[in-house]
Amino acid sequence: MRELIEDHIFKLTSDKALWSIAEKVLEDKRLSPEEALHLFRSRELSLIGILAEFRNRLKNGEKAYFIVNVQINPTNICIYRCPFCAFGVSKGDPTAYEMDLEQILNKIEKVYRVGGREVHMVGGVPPHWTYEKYISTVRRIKESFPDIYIKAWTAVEIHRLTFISKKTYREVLTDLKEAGVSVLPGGGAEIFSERVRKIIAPHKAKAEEYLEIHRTAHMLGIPTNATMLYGHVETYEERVDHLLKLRTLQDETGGFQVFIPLPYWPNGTRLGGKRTSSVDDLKTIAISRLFLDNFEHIKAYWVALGERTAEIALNFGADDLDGTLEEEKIIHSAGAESAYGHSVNKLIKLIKNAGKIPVERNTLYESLRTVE
Ligand code: V47
Ligand code: SF4
Repeated sequence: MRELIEDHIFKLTSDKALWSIAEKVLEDKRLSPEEALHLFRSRELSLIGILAEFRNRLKNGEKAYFIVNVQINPTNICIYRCPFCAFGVSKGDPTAYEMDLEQILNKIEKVYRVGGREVHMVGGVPPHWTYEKYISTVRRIKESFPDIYIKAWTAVEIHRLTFISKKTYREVLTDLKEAGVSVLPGGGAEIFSERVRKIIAPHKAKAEEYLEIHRTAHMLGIPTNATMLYGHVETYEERVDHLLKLRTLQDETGGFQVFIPLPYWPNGTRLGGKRTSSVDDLKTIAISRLFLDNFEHIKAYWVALGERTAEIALNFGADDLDGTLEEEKIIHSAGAESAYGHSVNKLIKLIKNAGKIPVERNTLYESLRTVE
């Protein structure tokens, strides 16, 4: 692959800045924010892709990961009502719902029976949910399924928990860890730029709060995931700034497991706008892989990208598809056309279509089995 890049990249483009980026990638050197910005502005999708795939293979070889999991969105009632979100509704809305504990446990049981050992729980932020409700939901899941990994509550929900309990981030996260949380999901990051947050998510946890919650989780030994919602009103500079903030925190703590770029879906949102192109999706995956040199994994979240782009993304630097999920409501509310959930065989097929070796993992990215 190195020879391929050395032989071809310099012949295929006259872009000298891209040559120098290629040399840095081949020498395993860190890219600067200016170089990441150059890549976002470049039209050389396939060359950026091969560089990202080179870096991915150094880290993950030919493997691509999937997990057998269930996503629980326990309520769509949300006090924040972010303009980019079609999922969150007010308490009195006719489409408002709240799952009770029995419904949650029944959903988990179904996946547990077929070997699923991850619960990804994220939802709206209702005005009436108490601190104890968040903690006891986690505790009851863990008591019912002791060997399950719980990936729950985003930084947005944790920020809300500190508000209602008057506790610190450290105290809330310690309570959640004790109740059974293994990992924090990456949701709620959106874009860290204050300018953009004022437009797309003016009321929920701010960028510094998101980062501080993740920093505190890392200090407490709770690994976390990170996301970026792109393709709405942000500039390329603001995408790079977002990636830089994550890379800087990762240098400090090493606690992030994976980065997940999330393309914006506009249907039914108050913000409106257009769906990103597949070219933008693949380029964003590839640049994330190139720039976030201290992240082990880049997730091509099939729900948000669509199955077809997700399988191609596994050749543009991504090494993980996420999981079977069973049911996902947040991005589907905004028009995502992917299935609501997938069988294990379907995920294996997507990975094999990409020419990669499917590896089932757990929530902590430990390999469970390789599918030949
Ligand atoms: O924070 C909401 C996004 C996120 C829209 O940690 C939208 O492994 C696109 O974070 N268009 C929740 N996206 C999902 C999430 C996630 C998903 C998979 C894996 C992991 C992980 C985390 O969904 C929200 C928000 O950024 N979202 N509305 C929309 N209209
Ligand atoms: Fe609520 Fe999250 Fe939707 Fe914002 S993105 S309205 S915080 S559910």
